[in-house]
Amino acid sequence: MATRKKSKGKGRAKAASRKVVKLKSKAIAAKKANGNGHLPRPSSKAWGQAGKALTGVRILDFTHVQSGPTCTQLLAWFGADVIKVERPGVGDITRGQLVDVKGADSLYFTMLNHNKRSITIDSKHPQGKRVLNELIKTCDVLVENFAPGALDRMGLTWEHIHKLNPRMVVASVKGFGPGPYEDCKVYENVAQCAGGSASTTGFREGAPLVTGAQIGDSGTGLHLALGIVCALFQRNRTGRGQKVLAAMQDGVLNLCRVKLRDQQRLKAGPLTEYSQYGEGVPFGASVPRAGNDSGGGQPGWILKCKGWENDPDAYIYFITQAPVWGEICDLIGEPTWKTDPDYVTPRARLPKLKKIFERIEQWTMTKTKFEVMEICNKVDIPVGPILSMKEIAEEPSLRKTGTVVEVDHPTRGKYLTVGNPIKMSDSISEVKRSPLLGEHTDEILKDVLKFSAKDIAEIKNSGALSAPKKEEKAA
Ligand code: CAO
Repeated sequence: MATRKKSKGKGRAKAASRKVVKLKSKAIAAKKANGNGHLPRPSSKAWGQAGKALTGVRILDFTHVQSGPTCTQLLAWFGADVIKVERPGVGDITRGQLVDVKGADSLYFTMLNHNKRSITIDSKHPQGKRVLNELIKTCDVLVENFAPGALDRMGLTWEHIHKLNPRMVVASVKGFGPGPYEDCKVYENVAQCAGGSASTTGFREGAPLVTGAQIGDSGTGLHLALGIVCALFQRNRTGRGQKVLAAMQDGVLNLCRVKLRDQQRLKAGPLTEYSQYGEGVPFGASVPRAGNDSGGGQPGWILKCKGWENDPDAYIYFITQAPVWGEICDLIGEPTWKTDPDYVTPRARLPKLKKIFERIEQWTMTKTKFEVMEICNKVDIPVGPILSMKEIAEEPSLRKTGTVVEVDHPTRGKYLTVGNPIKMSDSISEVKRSPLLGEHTDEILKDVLKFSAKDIAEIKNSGALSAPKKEEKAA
């Protein structure tokens, strides 16, 4: 008996090892066919018909104002199901800020919250917590940009979330990273100042300047979106979520990288590409404001064009790129500068940049910015017309690419917005209007969280999803 058992065991072992060899060679064959054994076969569906990049990802969106909503709007455009949690009765504070149409959500809100669903929950109410816990269990990512400590005060600590759903990525925008300012509340311009942008923007003789581009808010939202996508990618390997932090100061500094480069170059002598060098103005201990100097090695400046007396945007950015110096001289009627030793090399031109740009401006002032654009681009001279927001809104090519989109909204009517600036050939973004406050509360409770009708009635009757009545508020 014992011998027979042994030989039976041997036979089974042999069969098992044959199976392993077969499976291994199958895996190798698949790897060869796909280039990577983990990937499915390339889809044969038409481009744009194979779902979206983030189809299947569900986001618990606790964001408000601008930085966080920018991030979750991008994720929604890439196909994530974004469920925006808002305070009952009030919602995201921007719904009521800078209102232009009475009774309608502001453009501030609508332009930052496309393609999302809205549910109202009082996160401090016991029944509200119950709903939030269910959302945590069913979502892949929680995104928030509350003031430091606010999420913890709601009871939604990392430990609590991670215990409920170890796969969840918890992503936050804060004003500052750990350090002396970590508890501070921060808005756009605070971040621009603390991140090095303001001290390096503006004119030497003037005060620091903030920029119109929302590098603190929207810039940090973009950084956070990248962090989230990377965390989801890593989760495919590890099976677990992680915390993702994008501090606004860090985001702005990342965008001001070239200025920290210049700070270190100061040790080696004056920054010759700054026009103050040509003007003989000494450099101080830190990077100065550079006016309209170009940030790279090719000098540039903003010059007046025809009509500048009445049109505040009749200007062009003109770059005197070295390889096209000859073409520039010909255009402006200074052919001798092509061979004159005082002008012929970029180095020789540095002390005379002011004079050179004044001469080029005499020429640009005889043309509209669009004429300068056309003439210069024909001979490869890089120039940029100063486009007003009116011109951008009316530009047909931006409408065609979906970068500027007209959207219809039930309470405000048609308005323009900026669509997804990132274009992908197999994940096509459609811009859908922002949700009304609490518009999707019922469908989320029922279809996403699968609460029974009885539970939904209990939660609703508790007041956790609605604004307190006036008398209650007063009390
Ligand atoms: N139910 C109940 N309470 C809610 C809630 C909900 N659904 N949503 C928010 N709240 C509560 C918070 O819990 C918090 O309460 P406590 O302070 O009592 O804990 C309160 O609302 C206010 O939140 P907040 O402090 O984040 O909001 P604020 O308007 O005072 O500050 C801001 C706004 C932007 C300065 C701050 O959130 C912040 O510094 N965020 C991080 C940096 C950031 O993203 N800045 C960019 C803003 S865009 O320019």
